Amino acid sequence: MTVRIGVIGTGAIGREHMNRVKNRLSGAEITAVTDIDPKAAQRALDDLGIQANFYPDDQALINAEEVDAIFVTSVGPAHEETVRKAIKAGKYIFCEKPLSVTAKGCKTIMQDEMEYGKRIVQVGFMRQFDTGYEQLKQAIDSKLIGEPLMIKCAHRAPEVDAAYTTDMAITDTLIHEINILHWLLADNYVSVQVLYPRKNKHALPHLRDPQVIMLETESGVLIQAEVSVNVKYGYDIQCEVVGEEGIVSLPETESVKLRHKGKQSTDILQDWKVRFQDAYDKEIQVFINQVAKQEDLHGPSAWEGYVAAVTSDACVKAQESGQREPIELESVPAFYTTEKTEAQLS
Ligand code: NAI
Ligand code: ISE
Repeated sequence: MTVRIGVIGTGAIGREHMNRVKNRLSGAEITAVTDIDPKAAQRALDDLGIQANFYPDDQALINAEEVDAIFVTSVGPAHEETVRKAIKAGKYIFCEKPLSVTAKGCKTIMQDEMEYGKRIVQVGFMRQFDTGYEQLKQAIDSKLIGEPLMIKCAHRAPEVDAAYTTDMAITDTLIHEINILHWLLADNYVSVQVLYPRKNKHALPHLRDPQVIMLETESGVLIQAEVSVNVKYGYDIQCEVVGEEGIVSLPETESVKLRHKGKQSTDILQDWKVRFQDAYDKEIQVFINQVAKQEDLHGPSAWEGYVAAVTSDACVKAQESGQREPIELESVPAFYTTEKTEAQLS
């Protein structure tokens, strides 16, 4: 079966995913698009050389006969309503983060999915498909470094536009660390505090940057996560896990080593699209493969979307209060606890 995909939101990442389906992945085609800006949708189709039907809104696209699955790549606040409509229609959903901008919204989606009775929602937490993070997880799970004690990580970007606000350091940026560290440790967060170091002179007046987010987990692992979005030198993702008997770190990205004019150097990537290209490819290929088999999805679930939303709400509260804030999760429904096998994730 060739999976027929409808894309809702043809902006930056919508186009990226359309391009990978057309040019890098197998087993799927883009058959429908919609965007509140029809010209943007048409431009995306023209630029990518894709022939697909345009629909005036998400519901019309979801209902279309030539759509088996949808990509929700519109802006965050629009995700919840679209995902709920698609579950109702029984269409498979790949939804970019955030699943919903509220924890309540994520719970409603889980409720809808459980009532539907099949896992048909995958959230775009692509780092779970990144080779470096997979290696970190293997090292932690095999107890190679004993029990993890501390994590030091950083999410650094060269610059952001004027629309980026202080809370977006959490809801747009740190949300990836929130998900990936929860996945790595399989340990729930219990509290968070946010600290603000000296401000970077390149940050716009309305923005507090950098930020240091201190998370604590149930088993007592302490996490120090830095978000810096004006570092100028490049896009840089770091993660070091300190265990009882060793330390394991995210590998640096591949680059030739240059010896030139008395110096030795390697390149630093500039862009998230390039840094996680393989991970994006893999998350979407896994989605396509599972839709083709019409089976339950096993990629990042609506439950993980909920965990991220609850945690990010507490982080934003901690940004405002300056205090250590509790993080309280409900227990995970059995519907979301099925073990994933290697085969299901390939
Ligand atoms: P963007 O602003 O470039 O594109 C969003 C598109 O959605 C625009 O074309 C806009 O007109 C359209 N849109 C807005 N509301 C809509 C609605 N109700 N129905 C249909 N179309 C609508 O934004 P970008 O950067 O592509 O981000 C989209 C989503 O993807 C965000 O939730 C963002 O957080 C997420 N994202 C995830 C990344 C990842 O690494 N997983 C990377 C970049 C973005
Ligand atoms: C963007 O929205 C993403 O999700 C990228 O993965 C992230 O690294 C970037 O900083 C965000 O702006």
